Amino acid sequence: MEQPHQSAGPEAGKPPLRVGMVGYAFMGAAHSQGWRTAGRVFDLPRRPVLAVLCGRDPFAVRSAADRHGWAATETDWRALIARDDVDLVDICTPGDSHAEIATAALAAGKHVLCEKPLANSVEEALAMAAAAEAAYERGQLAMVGFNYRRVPATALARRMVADGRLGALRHVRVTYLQDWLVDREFPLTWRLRRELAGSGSLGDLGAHIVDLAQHLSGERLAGVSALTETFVRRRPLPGGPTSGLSAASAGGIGTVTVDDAALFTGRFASGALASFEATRFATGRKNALRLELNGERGSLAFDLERLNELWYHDGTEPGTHAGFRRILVTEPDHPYLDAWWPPGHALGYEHTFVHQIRDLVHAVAEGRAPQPSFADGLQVQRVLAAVEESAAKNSVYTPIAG
Ligand code: SOE
Repeated sequence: MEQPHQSAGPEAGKPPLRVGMVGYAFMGAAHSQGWRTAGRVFDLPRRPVLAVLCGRDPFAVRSAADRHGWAATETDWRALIARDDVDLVDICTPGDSHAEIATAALAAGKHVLCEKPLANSVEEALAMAAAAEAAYERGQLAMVGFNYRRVPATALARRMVADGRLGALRHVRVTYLQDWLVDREFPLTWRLRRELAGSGSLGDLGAHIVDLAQHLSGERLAGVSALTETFVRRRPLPGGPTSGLSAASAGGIGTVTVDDAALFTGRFASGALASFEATRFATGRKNALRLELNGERGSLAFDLERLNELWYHDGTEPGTHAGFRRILVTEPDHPYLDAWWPPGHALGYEHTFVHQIRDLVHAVAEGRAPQPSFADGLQVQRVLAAVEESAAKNSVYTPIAG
């Protein structure tokens, strides 16, 4: 176990927050970056310690621990949560194990951070939200990792909507476009198997944009009408390790059991209309999460592939010189930016994970329920379930339960 620092660095003298993380692939690497960096950039009330990394293969997990800076390793998540030198469990596994690990970790007295989507079904999410609520009474916190809330530009958008800059919202238009499945020979990795991932583009990308749309508007969806499609139903079986989103194939063919794309419209309680598109078949689009909000007094637009920019149209200005203008979100008074670089020195994808840890560590130290909570994750899960139900009934408008 790592001992507390004796140095005079920014983290000196702060009580440790000892983290155990389960999983170390793409999201594990991203979360590690957050845990490693947050306390060196932000003045946090507690010092994150990358205590234990857990994965099934002892050699692979040791090598990942060395690469990402974790002190010790475990090969069984039950052993990880039984350790008394772990305060918080970070779950970066495929969705099929989220519920079991999270509820056990909460029962063992740990705080929990869980990657999105919270679970693979509403039933699992319900159990997790109930466990989180009971744990909160005991002083434990649980948060779900919708990291795109923590892009400075989306955080600024939230602030501007809450300040009334857009007035009454009329439209929320969100798309999340990737293209890593366009190749028919791309292997059948876990993200394409319902029993592991829960759903396809819907849970992976749709969960992000549902959360973001509701977070930015400050409203919840009342119901949806949806279409889903699986364009390529048979794919080669994978072989060897995956890296990021790519994988090698091993021979043999299997069946894709999730959606490749999901399109849906929705209605907010206020009457505002929303449209969503989540796909891994948008040829040429790599990670294009785009959104536009139109309100009575103005509009905002954002594109994750240009994430330091937020576009704002002030509809109260005279038409002669009104128009969308670019806000370069790198000023020290923009969200999260007081601790980073001088204006114009841009941030990227990985910083969203650093900001997520910053906010979580503050919440833990202050005993404040972190956002987004497991209850928020459950509500997103209900929307995903309604999308699947509507798509199965040829787009019949389906109210969101709960
Ligand atoms: C893959 O589609 C993926 O890595 C998602 O799983 C992440 O949540 C998203 O942030 C980027 O794309």
